[in-house]
Amino acid sequence: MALRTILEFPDPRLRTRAQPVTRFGNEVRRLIDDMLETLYHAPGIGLAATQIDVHQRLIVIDVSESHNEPLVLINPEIVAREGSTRTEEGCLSVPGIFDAVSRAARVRVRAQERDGTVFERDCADLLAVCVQHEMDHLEGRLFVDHLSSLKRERIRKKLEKERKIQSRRDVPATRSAL
Ligand code: GNR
Ligand code: NI
Repeated sequence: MALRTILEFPDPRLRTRAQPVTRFGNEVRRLIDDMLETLYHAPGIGLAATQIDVHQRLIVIDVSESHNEPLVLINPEIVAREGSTRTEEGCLSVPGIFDAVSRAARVRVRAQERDGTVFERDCADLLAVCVQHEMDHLEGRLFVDHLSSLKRERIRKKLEKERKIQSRRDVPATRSAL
């Protein structure tokens, strides 16, 4: 197993639309294991392959408190949605930013398991929000796209500034002229 690097907004690779998974062999299993390790290490409640620069329709989620109920969704589709809810969301690709987003309150998702078996599952509460958040990633969408363009620009500037400070820390003082 291996930890993968999580891409951060505004990285243009996060805008890639993922392609369907067609082969259910060792390669996709290894990818799932790496994604779960990366998810638990972060820690987060969900991770889409897009976030680790793999543009395949694959999501891992675990909203359990004990982090022992992994849910793997391959080629997921929402087949029914109901109600609406507004939840404070965050994203591993938009670190330190939280804001409210409106989503369907309940969704029925059809997906494949790691062996390719098709299943359906009814999701509510945080799980429903997370499924929709992760499926957005597979379309190249981020939760900040649900906010105003003013807020999104502020967030982009804040993260770019933080990253500049971080990279200055990574080089010797003489080179960064500090
Ligand atoms: O860890 C995460 N928490 C979270 C909280 C509210 C709504 C959505 C999420 S998903 C996020 C992990 C992540 O970025 N997944 O793509
Ligand atoms: Ni996210």
